[in-house]
Amino acid sequence: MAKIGLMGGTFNPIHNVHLSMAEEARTQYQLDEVRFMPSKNPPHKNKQGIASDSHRKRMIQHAIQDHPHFTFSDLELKREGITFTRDTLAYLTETCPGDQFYFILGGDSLASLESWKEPAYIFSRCHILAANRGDISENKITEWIQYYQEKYGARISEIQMPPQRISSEMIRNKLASGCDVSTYCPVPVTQYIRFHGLYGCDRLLQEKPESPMKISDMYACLSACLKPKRYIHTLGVAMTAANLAAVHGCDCTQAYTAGLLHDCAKYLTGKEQIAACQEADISLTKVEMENTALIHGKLGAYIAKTRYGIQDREILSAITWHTTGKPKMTLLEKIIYLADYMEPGRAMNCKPYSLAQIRRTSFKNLDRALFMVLECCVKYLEKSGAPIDPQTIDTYKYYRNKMD
Ligand code: DGI
Ligand code: FE
Ligand code: FE
Repeated sequence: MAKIGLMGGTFNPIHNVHLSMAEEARTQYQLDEVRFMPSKNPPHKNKQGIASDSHRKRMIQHAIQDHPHFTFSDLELKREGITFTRDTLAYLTETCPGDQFYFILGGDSLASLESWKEPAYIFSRCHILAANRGDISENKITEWIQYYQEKYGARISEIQMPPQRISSEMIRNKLASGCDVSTYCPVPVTQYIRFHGLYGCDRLLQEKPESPMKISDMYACLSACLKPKRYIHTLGVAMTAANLAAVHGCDCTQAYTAGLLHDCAKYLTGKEQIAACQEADISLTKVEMENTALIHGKLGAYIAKTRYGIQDREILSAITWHTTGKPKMTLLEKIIYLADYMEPGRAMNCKPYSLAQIRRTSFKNLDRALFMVLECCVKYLEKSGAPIDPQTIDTYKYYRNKMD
């Protein structure tokens, strides 16, 4: 006979107090397993603002991945209609008659337990473990427990916990105002939230967009997730790219869109970008692992495709190659590479060619402008001692040879 703890809830998102509640319950009541069971459609909660089932599932899986006694169950996610604990317990006790179930909940839920569907049935099928998270007085909890024991013969015990005031709602509010939540959630969960843009600009992001996002929504998403300086740079690149496109006979909207999105992965830190690539099955070279500044091109293309709904391969390729360039670039790839370097917000003192020279040349001769930029980049990287990506060197050599 196994003693199984059940952690129900929305987990929107899962956080450290959920995990410590589960762990305290497990050790204080010698549970063999604690099962995290997110609910699909909680009857008493507004569905708005709830991250999708698959996001909540993945966040839980990330959070419990290293804990040998924690498991995940999609029993409630799979059930159609409203989730009732009563139905879950009916299913579990019928299919696993040898096991004992301990339903873990926050002490505050004791107040409303009687309004759940068939409380008497629930009490007959499981022990209740109520955690006092410091938000309710000890007396109140004892009072409720006594009440349910007397009225229903309920088996209710308390989980002792240090008071911790963390709630999913508080975390969502912090995220919406751009605050860091890494002290409240396990690191992989924080990384997941940031990669997927949850609880912030996510209302505009669709899970698998079938059509490209409108430009006006792109502004909203990018300005919400990028730092102001980066966002302004992005606008500069988009405008410059559109101008270059007009002069060189490329599609202006295409160039503008690629410019807007070229740095869309830069809202993530280097470490987060590595984690995101693992999540997305994007392989990284050794040089990229060591120089995370090189990753955001390929990751950006992935995000542009999966979040912004960009299907245009030329745009995706221009985003992919904008940092290192490559030999034989397409017109659009050249335009984005150059626009990134020379947009009006850039003010570096580059050598041996000045920005003014590069800007002037780019409207006359793209290949020559590329050579000038690459010459400046390589000289700069050599001087700073940073390892130069072999791809950058290939690009440089190719466009230098073209000048002969
Ligand atoms: O993303 P941006 O800042 O707008 O510009 P970008 O995409 O060209 O990235 C510039 C960064 O990438 C900058 O920190 C230098 C770095 N970088 C570009 N090429 C190489 C490189 N870093 C190394 N180590 N090697 C390169 O070949
Ligand atoms: Fe970039
Ligand atoms: Fe850029």
